[in-house]
Amino acid sequence: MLTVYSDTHLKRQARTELYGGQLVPPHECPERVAYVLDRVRATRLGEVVPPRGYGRAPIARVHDAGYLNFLEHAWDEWLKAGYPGEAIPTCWPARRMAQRIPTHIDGKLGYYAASSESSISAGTWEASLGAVDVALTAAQALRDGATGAFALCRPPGHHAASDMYCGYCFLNNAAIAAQWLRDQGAGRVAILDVDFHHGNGTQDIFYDRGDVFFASLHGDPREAFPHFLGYEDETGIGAGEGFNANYPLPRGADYPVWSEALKSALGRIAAFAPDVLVVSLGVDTFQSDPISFFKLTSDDFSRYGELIGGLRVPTLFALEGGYAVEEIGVNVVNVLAGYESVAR
Ligand code: SP5
Ligand code: ZN
Repeated sequence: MLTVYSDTHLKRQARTELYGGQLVPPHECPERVAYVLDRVRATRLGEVVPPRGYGRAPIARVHDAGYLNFLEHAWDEWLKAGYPGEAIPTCWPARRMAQRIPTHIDGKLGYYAASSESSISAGTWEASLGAVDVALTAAQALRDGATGAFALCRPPGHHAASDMYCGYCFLNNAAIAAQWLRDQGAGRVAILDVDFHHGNGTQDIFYDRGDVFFASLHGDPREAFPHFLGYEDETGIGAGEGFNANYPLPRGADYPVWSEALKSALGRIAAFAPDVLVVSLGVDTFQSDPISFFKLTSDDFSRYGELIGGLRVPTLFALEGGYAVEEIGVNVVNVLAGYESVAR
């Protein structure tokens, strides 16, 4: 399988994550992709190629113009405000408050953030743009006839909505790739989100649409981030009614429990008969992930890669989460190799 990779991700190098009441080194760190790239090479998964540049137009198909302008300039505005640390929101337009866009960076951060752990720092915007190019180059490979392609991107994307950053995510790589595939002529696109966390951004972007089916398996939002989306009764709205499927799962879910939900999701996707599948591939479902509570083993990742391959739909895998850093390479490549063992 082709892997698309660029060093541009190194520009996303925040020093802080607000976690457990402390500022700690971010779980979403550059070493994550270094481990994945090493494993791609060690296992000879396939060619590793750099991304092409796609510019801002495909991003603007998914994200709000004011949001993009905010992200591009947030770090400069934060520096101009004279703050010593990294940019973290401290107030929000919560219930019964005005949904207006303030002029001060403190207000803009609150308006455009759905969570506060993801510090904005120098290079966050540039790295986010680079991750989109990685995803679009992998999408192009599918258009060119590949049965599978891997976008080794960071920062991740699935928590980012049209006009909100959230959960280490700024631009929604998978959603932008899905929309681009639609714009290039794919009639129906399915997105399968296997990250431990609900893909709230992706769900929100496609919630009222019947041309993009979204399914997510994740920790029950009553217990797990992002807490405020990902419930089973969220099934889509308007033309999108029936095209959104959530599988919230309990603490301690192991492969028998998790794979039963996966098989159900794959059945829904098969019935939708997509022209192409985008997998939001987070491996924070791993048993020793430091911030999650599922119990998948490294071998389980191979098994479920095979199940996805059984769909026989050309598939783009876009990296999302996974914070057991030393095992992330094995777990990601197990999914990809499992897929290829069936789908090639
Ligand atoms: C892409 C992705 O995986 N983003 C995840 C962002 C999670 N951020 C907030 C995590 C709060 C976790 N609390 C866990 C307590 C563990 N003891
Ligand atoms: Zn996650």
